[in-house]
Amino acid sequence: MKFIALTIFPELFASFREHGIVRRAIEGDLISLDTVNIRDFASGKHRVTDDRPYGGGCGMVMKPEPLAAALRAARAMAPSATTVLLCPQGRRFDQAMAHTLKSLPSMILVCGRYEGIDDRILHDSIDLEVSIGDYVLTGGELPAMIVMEAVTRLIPGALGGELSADHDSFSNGLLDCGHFTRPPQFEGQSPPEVLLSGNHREIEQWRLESSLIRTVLKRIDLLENRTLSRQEIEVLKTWHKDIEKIIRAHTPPGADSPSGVK
Ligand code: 4GX
Repeated sequence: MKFIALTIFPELFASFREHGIVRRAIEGDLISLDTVNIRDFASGKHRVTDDRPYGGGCGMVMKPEPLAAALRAARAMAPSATTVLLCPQGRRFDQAMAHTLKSLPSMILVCGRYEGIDDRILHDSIDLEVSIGDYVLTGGELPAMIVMEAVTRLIPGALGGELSADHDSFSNGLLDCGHFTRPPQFEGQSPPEVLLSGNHREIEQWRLESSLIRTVLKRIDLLENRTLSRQEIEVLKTWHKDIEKIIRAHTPPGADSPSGVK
């Protein structure tokens, strides 16, 4: 995957490029990350990239000419690239979109500032608008890094342990299970015994239940839009029975049918 970020602040990508999985993926030639400085394509002594909006009002708009020239330069580096604009109006980024994007040969990530870019660039040059969430930032650089990081770690070989991405939250539509490491006693608490048992079948069962309970408690919306496996349904039914038993034990006779009707 070839990433090219268009930005007026290319320095923001320096430490991103130099650490962790992104760095390893660059060193291993799994991805490349280049920046194109939009200001290099602005004219005049001051190389201005923004201007006042037609129609008046507050805020500034990114001028179309420097952006168009920067895009041309980026396309020359990656002719078949998909051009992505990071903006609050875009389609919401999620793990499924990360999986779709990882198969692209190259992406040009347009990082806007100010109130946005001239709409004529949007119409002519942008393939996909992506938002990382419903909040307002001051530029598309952090969203671009978020998209690049989420996509990079899905590229085979990018993670240390080859299979780790399959266990992450969302990879199977559930939140990840709980994790524990040494020491065995920490501030009076021990990890669940089953994790120390060496019984791999029981450990897998515990992890499934841990994933499910976390999802039910913290993100039940994830379950509403997903089909459940037989095993998951079995776990939920067992909990359901246990909960019903508790409720029954705490319900006085007749309390649940006030009119006496069953
Ligand atoms: N998810 N921002 C982009 C400037 C802008 C606005 C419109 C192009 C068109 C954001 C988000 C986000 C703030 C980045 C405004 N550029 N981007 N910027 N949330 O809030 O992606």
